[in-house]
Amino acid sequence: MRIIEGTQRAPGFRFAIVAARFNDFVTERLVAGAVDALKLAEVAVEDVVVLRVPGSFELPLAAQRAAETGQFQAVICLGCLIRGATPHFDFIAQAVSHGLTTAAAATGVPMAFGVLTTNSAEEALERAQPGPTNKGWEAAMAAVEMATLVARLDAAAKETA
Ligand code: DLZ
Repeated sequence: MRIIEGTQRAPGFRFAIVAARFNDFVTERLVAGAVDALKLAEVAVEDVVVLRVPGSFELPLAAQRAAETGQFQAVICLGCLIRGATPHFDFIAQAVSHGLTTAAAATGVPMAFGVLTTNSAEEALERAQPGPTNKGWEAAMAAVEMATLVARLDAAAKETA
């Protein structure tokens, strides 16, 4: 039996972070958490590009276009949906999760889901504290693991071809 896994280190890999500006008092903290995690994973800051979009609804299109450039081994998608008085929350949450799944499958580029869906600003801020519990950090580490897994899988396929 052979086991192929990703790693927590990705020197030389390139990442796009796509971040929603809506609720930026939270999303900027998610971006900071993601960048901290990438640095810990030995990713050079020159190898990270941050793209900003108006709101979470716009994440899938920007993530797909970033992936289609062929310049990034993974895309980290960050947003913050806070439940309000209207059904907007549910429509956007459904659209963004489905859109990112579809975009990753269409491009073959891993996309990490760092979109908070919370009942209040307080709940969102709790998940955006500095350190490993920051959801931007978690998404970035998932992206590192998936990017390195895909690279190893491709290398293994070439060996056996
Ligand atoms: C319109 C809207 C609302 C009501 N709430 C949020 C939210 O909590 N988080 C978020 O990221 N974006 C929100 N938006 C904006 C939409 O994502 C989108 O940017 C607009 O509908 C324009 O397409």
